[in-house]
Amino acid sequence: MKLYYAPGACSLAVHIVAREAGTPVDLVKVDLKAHKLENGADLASVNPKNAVPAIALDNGEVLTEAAVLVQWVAEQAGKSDLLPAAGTMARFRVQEWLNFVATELHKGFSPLWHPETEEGTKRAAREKLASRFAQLDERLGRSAYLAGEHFTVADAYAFTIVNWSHFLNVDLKPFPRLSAYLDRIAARPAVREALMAEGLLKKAA
Ligand SMILES: N[C@@H](CCC(=O)N[C@@H](CS)C(=O)NCC(=O)O)C(=O)O
Repeated sequence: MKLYYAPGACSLAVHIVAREAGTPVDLVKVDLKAHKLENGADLASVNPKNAVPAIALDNGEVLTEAAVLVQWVAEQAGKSDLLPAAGTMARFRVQEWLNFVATELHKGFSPLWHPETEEGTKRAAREKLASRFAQLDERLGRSAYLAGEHFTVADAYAFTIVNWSHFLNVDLKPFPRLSAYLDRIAARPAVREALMAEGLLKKAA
């Protein structure tokens, strides 16, 4: 199985889940500015949506969408700690958070990634994100992770996206529980391995 990724992009969520699940993946790096793979091939030739993440299965099928891929990887590995059994309320709670991350957070950051976005639009995006971060912070006052006391695929996705705050001037100071949650997740061995493999964290000397 190949995972098409760009360092620190939303594909990191899938990478983290693969490492948490102990699933081996061949990482294929993508230059998102050029939309090219390192061998010069067009990203669109793998994923017609021209985006990461994408997983190419051994049977040739390609699956996309971060919120789906994290579930696919956990399900294939039979990791019910990362993704509770289908049909249970616990599973729907994880999916509820995955959808929140995808629609309220992931796409909420989009205007901040584009240098040409006007300042007023960026300010509005930051305000909207702050209101969503307040909801996460409140939730994290009641449980250690989004769907309860255990780390799930929803946390891998939320960590990946909220962590962008550090690079895009989004203030996390008003949200101490959310900041502590990011630190807690960043310290997980599988997360550190994923960050190192993507060149985002240096190995300790
Ligand atoms: N709907 C997709 C969106 C994926 C997405 O936004 N990927 C970004 C990186 S985080 C990307 O590849 N952007 C390239 C581009 O838009 O040109 C998903 O949820 O997986």
